[in-house]
Amino acid sequence: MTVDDAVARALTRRNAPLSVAVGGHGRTGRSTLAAAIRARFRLPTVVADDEGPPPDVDLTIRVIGAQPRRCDVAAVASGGAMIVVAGKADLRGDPRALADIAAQTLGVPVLPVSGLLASVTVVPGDMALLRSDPVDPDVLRRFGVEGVARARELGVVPAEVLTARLREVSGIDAVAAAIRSMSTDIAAGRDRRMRAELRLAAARAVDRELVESALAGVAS
Ligand SMILES: Nc1nc2c(ncn2[C@@H]2O[C@H](COP(=O)(O)OP(=O)(O)O)[C@@H](O)[C@H]2O)c(=O)[nH]1
Ligand SMILES: [Mg+2]
Repeated sequence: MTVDDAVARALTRRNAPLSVAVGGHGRTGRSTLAAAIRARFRLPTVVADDEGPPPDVDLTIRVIGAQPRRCDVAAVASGGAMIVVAGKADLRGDPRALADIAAQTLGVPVLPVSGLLASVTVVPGDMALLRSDPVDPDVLRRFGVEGVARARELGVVPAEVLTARLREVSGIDAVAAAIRSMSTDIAAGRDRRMRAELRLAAARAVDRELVESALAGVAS
């Protein structure tokens, strides 16, 4: 790798969009939340589990179920930039209370979020389907019982208005706020890494000049 390549690579890593992994126990709703984060925040997002090495990302969002498990306690204790989310909030009677209890167990804030409501994109044809009785099973799967109820209480509105309302109800915007509050630290970490990489590249360049002049001396 040339010095130019090293510099280019350091700059690319420094300026890349924030990368996110959604981790947690299986079936907690990781894929659905990852889809919501991609769709709503336009951030590159991968799904991870506890098997295998931790993914090389800036930030992990840990999804827990109704109660934290031992693996969640271990994940939080393992350090690294992390936001903890109590998933499937639309299925809980009192998602805020459950999240608060989980926060006490884990010793970190826990945000109740419905990945389902955050990720759903309403199309105009949905408005009639949401009001039909009985609701089509496919519509029920996409919106959940809570989403259907919210749609009905809102009445006939443009599809974007319902999408926005479901996003608001989902709790996902608290995740955006948490990501923003961590992004200063993440940017500082990237700057530190870029400076270290550039110093390394410079050191290698000096070495190469020494090697080249030494070689030139031998050749003459
Ligand atoms: N009601 C509801 N269901 C969800 C939510 N998130 C995921 N699910 C459902 O839970 C199941 C597992 O979801 P998935 O995102 O694949 O979980 P993963 O195994 O952790 O990736 C699927 O049937 C999803 O539709 C949510 O926020 N609310
Ligand atoms: Mg999945």
